Amino acid sequence: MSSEFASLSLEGALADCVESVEHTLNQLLPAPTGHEARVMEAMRYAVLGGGKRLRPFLVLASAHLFGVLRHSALRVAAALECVHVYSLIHDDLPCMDDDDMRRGKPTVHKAFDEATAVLAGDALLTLAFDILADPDTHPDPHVRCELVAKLAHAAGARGMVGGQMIDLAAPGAGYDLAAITRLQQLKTGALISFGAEAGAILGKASETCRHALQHYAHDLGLAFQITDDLIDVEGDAGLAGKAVGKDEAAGKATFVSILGVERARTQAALLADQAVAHLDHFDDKARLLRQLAAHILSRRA
Ligand code: GRG
Repeated sequence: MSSEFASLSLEGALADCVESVEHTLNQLLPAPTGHEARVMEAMRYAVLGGGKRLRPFLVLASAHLFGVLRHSALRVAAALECVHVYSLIHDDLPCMDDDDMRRGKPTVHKAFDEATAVLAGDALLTLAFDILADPDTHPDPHVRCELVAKLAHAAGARGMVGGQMIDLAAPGAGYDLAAITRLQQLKTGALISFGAEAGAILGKASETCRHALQHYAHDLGLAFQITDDLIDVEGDAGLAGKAVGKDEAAGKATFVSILGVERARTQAALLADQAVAHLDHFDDKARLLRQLAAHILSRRA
């Protein structure tokens, strides 16, 4: 990774990530041509020009720990963002969360149509694996296979899709804290964990380093989700770029509905501290990952 990335403040590094990932995605997304152009337009509409790029940032920051080439890290970051955006497009569909706004603009099925939104999501999911399997991502086929397998697992029925399935049954299901924690670990935690581990895979890091990053991501993911629940209760739709208050309206149990606002906030702070403690194994190269934990607690969008 570039030494400039290491010397940036967290805000600078996040902005650098937004810009570099946007550039990489713009190059990797197919150009809209031919009779199929509409699906490519929808993919570009959904992916480009928005989002915090938190998952890509985790890839860049974890890759920095092991001196991974920036080009490789950016391609993996872009692949992970493609999977994330696919999940947002499908989550927003009328058959799921039925949302009109995402990242401050109309959702894909509103701007295009439902069939195009389904296809754009499908194409982004498959594009992610196309990117990871390409030798341009990493010269070692074992590394590429591991990236493909790990992302497939994180996105699939024992990962994000499984979490979404559990979530769809949530209204009236009476989930307790343990059930909500598992739901969120699958639904949002699995991709966050992949992001944190991707740098270790690219850098062929030791098991000890991988475990430290897995534990960091576990606690960071839960702190992120609790903060998301707090934004849903207390947030501003304009700032969040999406509807808020939806969980309560749907009668869904969340960390906030179970713990209450104050305990949820305390729990998120404890988790963020715990996440940072898992990085003790690393030197100052982990500074941005440490700072990210605190940043996640203060987010408003
Ligand atoms: C449809 C298979 C499938 C899965 C959907 C990710 C997801 C699962 C649903 C998104 C719904 C949601 C609001 C979840 C809460 C946490 C979350 C993932 C928020 C969106 O991620 P951010 O805040 O969004 O990182 P940006 O736009 O910044 O990338």
